[in-house]
Parts: sequence; structure tokens; C-alpha cells
Amino acid sequence: MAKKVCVIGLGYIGLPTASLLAIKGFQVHGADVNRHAVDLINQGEVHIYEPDLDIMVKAAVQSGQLHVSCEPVEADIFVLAVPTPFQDDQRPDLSYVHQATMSIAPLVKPGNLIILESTSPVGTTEKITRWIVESRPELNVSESLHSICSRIYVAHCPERVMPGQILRELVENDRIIGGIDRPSTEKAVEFYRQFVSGNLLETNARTAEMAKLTENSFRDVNIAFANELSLICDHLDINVWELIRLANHHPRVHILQPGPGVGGHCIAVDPWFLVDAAPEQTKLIHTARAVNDYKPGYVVERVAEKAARFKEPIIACLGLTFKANIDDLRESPSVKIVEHLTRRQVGKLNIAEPHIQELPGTLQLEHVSLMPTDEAIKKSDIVLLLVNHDVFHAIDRNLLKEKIVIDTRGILN
Ligand code: SAJ
Repeated sequence: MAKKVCVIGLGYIGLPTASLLAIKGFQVHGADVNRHAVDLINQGEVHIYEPDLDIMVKAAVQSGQLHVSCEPVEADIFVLAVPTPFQDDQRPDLSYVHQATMSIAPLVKPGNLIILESTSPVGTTEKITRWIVESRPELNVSESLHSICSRIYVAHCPERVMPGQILRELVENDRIIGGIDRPSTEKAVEFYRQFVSGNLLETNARTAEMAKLTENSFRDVNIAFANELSLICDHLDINVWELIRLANHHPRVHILQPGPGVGGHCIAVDPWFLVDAAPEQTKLIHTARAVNDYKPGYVVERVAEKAARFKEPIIACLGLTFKANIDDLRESPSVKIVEHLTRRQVGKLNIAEPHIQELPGTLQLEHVSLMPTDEAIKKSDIVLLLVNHDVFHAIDRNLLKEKIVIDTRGILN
């Protein structure tokens, strides 16, 4: 009989994972506290944009293998895919993980496997195990023979998919799998082998947690290097895009791209988990965060300088999402920049963001309007390019003649 999987959290990771599992023949129940999302999914629709996700969810729901509701149900395998944001003081917020764990605790049976996919501070998988065993003292994780009938299995398998290519990467990426003990790792590997074509790399839970934080911190540090170069180049009047192109011809140099800052729910967040866990040891990682977080304010200053030349400046802000070709505004540096420009009353703002239908609440203001790209450009004095969406690469360059252009993504280079 098909194994029953319960996926908690139906966001960018949970929903594609639940649908994929359903299509692969698992009997899947998805749970999410967001009633609107649950209702949509049950109708075969989606509440988030990811290429082809709608088709996969529809197929999964229509096959009868995927059901969703606001409550988890009993299963053989539980997958936790809930957010792990940080609090105002940059310390990890494990409240969603705790809530999700406590929601499944009454349902867990001996022999069940619980997998944490959420990016988490080191030690979280052990914490989950403790929370479950404390609330269900008849369960254990002991390897001794006489407790084998009451034991559960717990592992961390961090998600590593890239928004925009989630469906392919969910299957093809290599996965790091770390159990709280050897039997947990083996059980989790057996599960992932059924739907992942990439390599399954075995380790322990703490190393798996650290590996994910390491990957995203690596990228953050490297983007910070590119962002720092952009500041130096502005200062020395050098074209940073040309500079990076040239330097990257060296066989061992691979510099990333500067931008208006680093956004998203991962790279701008996860390094803080390392800083929080080892403040004395994370000087480079901490500084990289500071460099990347400095960038939005720097862009605002550049815009304000140019805007000062006009009596009633009108600024076209092209792109609000945290990166190209997605609809996700979480931790977006572009949103921060636009919010900052409104607070400073730098001018009238014409926003073009082809991936959203309406402006976020903080930007629903009198001097801010959402409009098509060409119109936004035509009606403005200054054009601020914030996201390298494919559609912006196709902008008619004639529209930009006579405009002051601030290109934070190197789209025009
Ligand atoms: N960015 C730059 N310059 C670059 C690359 C990115 O400024 O050269 C900016 C982007 O514009 C964006 C931010 O960095 O604002 C993050 O974008 P991203 O494409 O680097 O990463 P995410 O957040 O979409 O996804 C990352 C991925 N991690 C790594 O590449 C190590 C993904 O594989 C993870 O699964 C994901 O984080 C996650 O969920 O943790």
C-alpha cells in the first residue's frame, strides 16, 4: 500500500513537494493554517506563482492522491516545511516550527519518520525530537532493542531549490540528509530515493543544518563582494559590470553580480542564524550582511541626489520583487528602496512590476502608482532599474534617451 505522507506548510517548498509526492504515488495530505490557500488548492489552484506549479497541483488534486486542510492527519512520514524567519533582533524565530511540531505530536505513531525541511539553526532537529518525546513520553528515539517498538525517526533534509526552477530542482538537486541517529538517516534516505534523482548525501542532523546555512552564507558573502566592488567602482568612476566581466575571464575568478541589495527569505536571513549561534566567530559573515544591507540605503541616496535637480521629480521604479522573473516580494531590497523614497518624499513614484497585480499595503499611497513599464518610463524624469526581469531587458532604449537612468542591475550593460 502507498505510504501516507503529511506535509505541514504549503508554501514555496511544501506545496511543490506535496504535489510531486502525490504524482509519484504517495497518498499525501497537506496542512496549512492559511484557509484561503487550502481552499484554492482543493479546487486545483495555487496561491503562489512558480512556473508550472499550477499544472502539477491540479494534476495531483485531480488524481485523488493530494488532499489538503488546515489540520494535519496521521501518516507514516511527516514533512515540516514551515517558515523560519528571524525576529527584530535578528535572532531565529522557531515559533512556526514549534507550532507545526506540536500540531503533529498527538498524531505521531511508533515507526513514523519526521523530516524537517525548513532551513534551521543548528540543533533544531534535536529540539523537535525533544518536543515530541516530552509531549508523548511513550515514544522514544532510543536505539536499544527493547524500545524498538516505540521508537520514532527524525531527520533534517534542508530544501535547496531555487525559486523559478523549483519543480526541476526538487527532483534533480543532490540532497543532504542528516538523522538524529543512523536509523533515522537511513529511513529518510529510503524515502527521498523514491522521488529524487540527485545524489543523497548522508550525514548527521547538526551537519545537515549547518550545511544549508553554509551554502546560503557562502552566496551572501560572495554577493557582498560584488556589492562592495560596485561601491568602489562608483567612487573611482569605473563601470562595475565591465570590470566583473573582465575579471571573470580569469579561470579561477567567478564574481557574482552587484544589485540593490540582497532579498528573499533565505540568503538575507540564514547567515544571521550562524551569527546568532557563534557571534565571535562570524566576523566575515556578519560584515557581508552589513555590506548587503547597506546597499538599499545607498541606492536611495543616489536617487535623492539626482532628484534634487528637478522641481517636482517623477521617478520610474522598475521592479519590486526580490529577484528576476518571480512574484515574491519577501525581504525585497526594491520594496525597501521604494518605501524609503516615499518616506523621504523624494518625488512621485511610477512603479512597474509586471509580476504583481497590486502594490503591497505599505506602498498604497497617493504619490505611488503601479503602471505598465513603457508608461512608467515615459512619464518620468528618472528611471531606476531595480530588478533584472527578462521583460526589462527588452525595454526600447529610445524611451530612455533624455532620462536620467540609475541601473542597479546592469541591465543596460
Ligand atoms: N543576488 C545578487 N547578485 C547575484 C545573485 C543574487 O544580488 O549575483 C540577489 C538576488 O537578486 C536576490 C538575492 O540575492 O535578491 C537572493 O537570490 P538568489 O538567487 O541568490 O537566491 P534565492 O534566495 O532565490 O535562493 C537561495 C538558493 N541558495 C543558493 O544558491 C546557495 C537556493 O538554492 C536555496 O534553496 C534558497 O536560497 C533557500 O530556500 O534557502
